[in-house]
Amino acid sequence: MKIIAYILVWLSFTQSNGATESCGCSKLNREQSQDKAQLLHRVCEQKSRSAHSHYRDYYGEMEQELEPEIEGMSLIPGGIFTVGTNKPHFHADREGPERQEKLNDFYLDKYEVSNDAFSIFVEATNYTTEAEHFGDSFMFKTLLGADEQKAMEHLRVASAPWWYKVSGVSWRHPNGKDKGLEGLGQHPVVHVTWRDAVAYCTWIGKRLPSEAEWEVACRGGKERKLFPWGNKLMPREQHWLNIWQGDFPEGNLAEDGFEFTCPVDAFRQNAFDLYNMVGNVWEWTADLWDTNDVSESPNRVKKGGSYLCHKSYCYRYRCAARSQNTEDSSAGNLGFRCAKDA
Ligand SMILES: [Ca+2]
Ligand SMILES: [Ca+2]
Repeated sequence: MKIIAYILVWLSFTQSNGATESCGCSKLNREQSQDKAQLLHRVCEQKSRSAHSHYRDYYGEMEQELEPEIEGMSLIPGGIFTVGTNKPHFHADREGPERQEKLNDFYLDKYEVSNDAFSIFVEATNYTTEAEHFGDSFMFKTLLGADEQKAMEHLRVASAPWWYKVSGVSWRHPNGKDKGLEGLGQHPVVHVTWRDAVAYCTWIGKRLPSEAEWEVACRGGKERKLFPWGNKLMPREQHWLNIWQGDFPEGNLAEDGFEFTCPVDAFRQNAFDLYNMVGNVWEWTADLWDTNDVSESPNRVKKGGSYLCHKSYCYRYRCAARSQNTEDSSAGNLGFRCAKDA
């Protein structure tokens, strides 16, 4: 078993001014990774193009602008956009300052990649995820019984003790080694590493979005908005995303209807017809956290927050918010969606 050393000190998750707040999501990193060349070779071996071509529909022949539509994807118009924020909540995350990004038109999946979609990939390629290779992944405490938590105390993440590194947990067994995917087919695939995400997107003829693409898509054609739909968390007193209500890490009230993940089509969030951009599961992007990082398993940027986020300790379900994990890390609240050049 890989030995994990967690060097970051947990400072506080109670109400504070931000820079040191954390839900621990960025600490779920494997200290050691398998040989990258070996993995890339395996990915290459398993890679093949999707058997099905994307369905393209062209709006009526009389339309002046005929916009191709790829099933399950939204066309995001390019341009010059403001990303980041001059009002960062987490300075240490480098949310700011604002900057201008020029983007070409691109497509983005409307939904996080589901277990059903990932299953098709695995069946077609016989792909083995990294969590399956390592034999474990990070699971949230309330998915474990009291006895299990006690027995596995030594497997907690020191700086975020609500995360347990549990044997047998993988995308096939997201909620424990003895539990499968029953009822979770349309829920996002989790316990997938950045490399697993790249393998899936490549296989299906897509790619991971850049952070700027993800953030521009998140804002749905608006600028400087906190959330995909605007600045108010709950317009019309409705829940617009799957996050945590109640006290963390105990007492999730699940007022939005979901204690853990929700179906990938549960919350439509903006005019681009994108779902669960913020909340539900974190989403890998293509970008390095530090562009100078040449380590074997560098940190990659992830966006959107997850069902475990609450404003009091992890106010990261904003378009400008960001966090990171090493490429070979996986957890029960981390998934992805794919992009494609237009
Ligand atoms: Ca929830
Ligand atoms: Ca999400």
